[in-house]
Amino acid sequence: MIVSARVIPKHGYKFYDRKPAVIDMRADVLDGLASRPKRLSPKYFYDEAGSALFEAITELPEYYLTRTEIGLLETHRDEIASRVGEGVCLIEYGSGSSRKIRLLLERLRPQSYVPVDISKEHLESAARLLYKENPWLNVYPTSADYTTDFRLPSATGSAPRVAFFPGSSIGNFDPGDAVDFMRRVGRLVGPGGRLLIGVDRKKDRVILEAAYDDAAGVTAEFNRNVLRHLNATLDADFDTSKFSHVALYNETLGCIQMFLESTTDQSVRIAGTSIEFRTGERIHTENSYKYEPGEFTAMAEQAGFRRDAWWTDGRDRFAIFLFVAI
Ligand code: AVJ
Repeated sequence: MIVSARVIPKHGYKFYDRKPAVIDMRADVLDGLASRPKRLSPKYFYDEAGSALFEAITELPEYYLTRTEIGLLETHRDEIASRVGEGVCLIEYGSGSSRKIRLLLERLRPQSYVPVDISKEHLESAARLLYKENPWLNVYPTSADYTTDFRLPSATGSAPRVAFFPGSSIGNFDPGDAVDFMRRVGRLVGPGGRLLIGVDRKKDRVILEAAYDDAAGVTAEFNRNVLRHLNATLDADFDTSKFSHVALYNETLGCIQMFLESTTDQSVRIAGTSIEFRTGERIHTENSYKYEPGEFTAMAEQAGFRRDAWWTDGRDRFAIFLFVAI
């Protein structure tokens, strides 16, 4: 009797460069600063200093998100594993240092792990380290822009696919874009494929605003760092001491909004262009949407998923959902 028709190739470690389109940062930044209100994309937070500052944020007493999500993954990993099953292809969107996936690997025993990130160097070193620690696992780092369609490594074969999108990073998308993104994930994992996703919940504004405006001022430095990034990359001359950090919960939209507010009338040169600021004028730097479980489930259903299970913490702060693509 022929027992298995499933092809499971074995490559150990292999890097896949899906050549993410290089964005024209100069045009994008000038366009954002020419808009009213002025805006900058949160993706510019993450230069080397910005990534280190974000790591520091995750350790702050006020920033409950990371530690709450890690607690949920630890508490429920057996149930997650039994629902997902062994031998899957696990795809992590925006993998960073692959810290959270380490909590699941031993229980999940996936066939392959595909960390997807736009940056090549950091992705490569983080994935190599993870492979060294888990030599039984096929590790296929894939450099791609996950907000566009990209091809999975062919070496993943026909293993069932599970997408992992932790950290409430989905909150950076506007709700409509979040649905579009999940529809794209659904196409990638295919019918019966899964999405395991972490989402920050709506809650008291005092807790939310403290999480994005901590007493030690780390988030303020993280926010201001975007200006340092522009100074270094686009030959700009922002004086970061003349912008203050503002983080407000917009209850109507259900999102934390971060701004950099000019403390004086000033003119800034950037990539050969002058940009004027009035006292009190703000640059909008980030939206971080918060969702109640019913609300987020409805969005996932709109994107073609059904909810298999979900978990939350004792203080109803954060949720992890397991969806199945229809
Ligand atoms: C990485 C988008 C999930 O919105 O909480 C943390 C980024 N900004 N503090 C978030 C962030 C300010 C973070 N995400």
